[in-house]
Amino acid sequence: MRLVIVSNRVTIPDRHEKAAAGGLAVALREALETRGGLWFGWSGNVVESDANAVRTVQRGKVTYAVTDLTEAERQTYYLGFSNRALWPNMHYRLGLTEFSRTDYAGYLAVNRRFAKALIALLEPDDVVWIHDYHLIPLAAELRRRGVRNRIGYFHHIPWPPAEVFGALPFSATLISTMAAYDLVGVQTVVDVRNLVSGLVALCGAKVDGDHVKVGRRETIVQAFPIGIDVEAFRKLAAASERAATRPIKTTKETLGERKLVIGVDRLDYSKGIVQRLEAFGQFLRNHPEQRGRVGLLQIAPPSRSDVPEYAELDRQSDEVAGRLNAALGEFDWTPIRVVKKAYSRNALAGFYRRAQVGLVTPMRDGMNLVAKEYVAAQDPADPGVLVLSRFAGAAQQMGEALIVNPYDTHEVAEAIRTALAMPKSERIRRFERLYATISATDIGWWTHRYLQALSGIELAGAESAPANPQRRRPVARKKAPMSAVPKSDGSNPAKPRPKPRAAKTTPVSRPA
Ligand code: GDG
Repeated sequence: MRLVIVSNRVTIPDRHEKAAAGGLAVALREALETRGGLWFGWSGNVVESDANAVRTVQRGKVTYAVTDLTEAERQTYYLGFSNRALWPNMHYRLGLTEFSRTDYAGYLAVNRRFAKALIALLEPDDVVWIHDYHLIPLAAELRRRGVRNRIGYFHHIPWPPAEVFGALPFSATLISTMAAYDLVGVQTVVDVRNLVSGLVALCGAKVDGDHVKVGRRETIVQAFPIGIDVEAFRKLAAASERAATRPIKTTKETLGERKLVIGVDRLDYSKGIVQRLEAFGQFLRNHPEQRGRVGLLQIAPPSRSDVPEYAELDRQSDEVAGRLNAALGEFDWTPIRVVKKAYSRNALAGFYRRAQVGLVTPMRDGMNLVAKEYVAAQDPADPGVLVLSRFAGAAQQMGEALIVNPYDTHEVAEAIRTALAMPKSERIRRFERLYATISATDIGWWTHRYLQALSGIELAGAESAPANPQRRRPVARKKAPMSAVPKSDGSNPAKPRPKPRAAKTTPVSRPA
């Protein structure tokens, strides 16, 4: 049984590249290397015309198969529908959602083209795992062409309530394509509830526990909260204590006795960067005795700069940081430093470890891996405090953080104060619980749990010949009549889940 991963972007590793510490790409690559497999998606290259060619590159047991996009496809499928319509809508930002029929047609066309290219590479026993919102209709396109393999989908970003998703033109058509998957994974039970109620409200789905039936197709919707490589990150951070790399050395020197509050995010409006800067300014106004004693370092590598809303955020964050620094700074102290570039993971781990407060305040986030990385990087003997938005998926697992509403500037400002003043015994107590949680649900646990659930689903007609055009469907063990009303958490404890397998248990270890 070969694993086939499909994602919008594929980065082919250099022949002798050492595995970077942690990261989703590394975890997926490991899953492929263990079983042998194929990774298919966009190369990241843009060509003038005729992007149909597929190039394959072999690296050990993994085949990378990539295709280019034309400039028109990049504009419509990627920048347009994926990043100006789906991304804001799924982050509950109707005011920022820019829908165009041309973009939507481009999105569907690229999904069709990917389906055709992928079929040429598929073998009958392959298990296909598709990632993220760029590729929602891909399984439906594969099924239309007779593909009967097991196909799963994981949605990395939030799924909004039906009233929000329903505002997107063609939302009913798009959401109904979810039923072409055998298993749909989302980050949290809130996302499960929203997706399932959307399927009910927009396409009359019938629900039985986590089984959801749309027309003749049935899928299973479950939460799989994603994790990080905790152990790798812990090691990187511990090593940074001894590292003499420039960013870490200079940070130590320039900070002196001053305390550090850190934010690390792609420059994206979902991350609440501007609101965070305002909250830090509010904190300094509320507590003038803290001026000169603490600084905010916001690392914000630019992303999607071709999208106008991101260019606006770039300008706005400069403006707010400049205004606050001018109003609150001193000749020998700059309260806020916003650095719009990417640092190495080593440097990031060092920054996290040096910071007394990790400020993770997205307005809405699927999970937010930075929250987990910040905890993994702490010194167990003298850990910092995580301030976490209740609207990050991570907040559902990380209740020992200081949980805040990022829309409430005053509340965030006071949480910064509380974090900086927190006694060591309480910091250690909170850290130990958070660390235990992220270790027990790390990236290895996540990959394993998803793939076990996907391969554990029984498929109707699984034993019939591949040429049989009848599609395979997950078998719903129908004990009770299907109800059109999902449970509040999208699940039904009375309903048996797909056959459970022995889960890999990641030992709940304490850092050394
Ligand atoms: C999507 C969902 C979900 C950031 N700056 C630098 C850098 N980073 C790394 C962080 C972290 C990653 O980027 C960001 O992950 P997040 O989870 O915070 O956010 P998204 O990129 O929006 O990811 C999100 C995730 O998918 C996984 O399912 O959690 O909700 O939106 O790892 O460390 N890395 C380096 N230099 C930087 O300057 N090397």
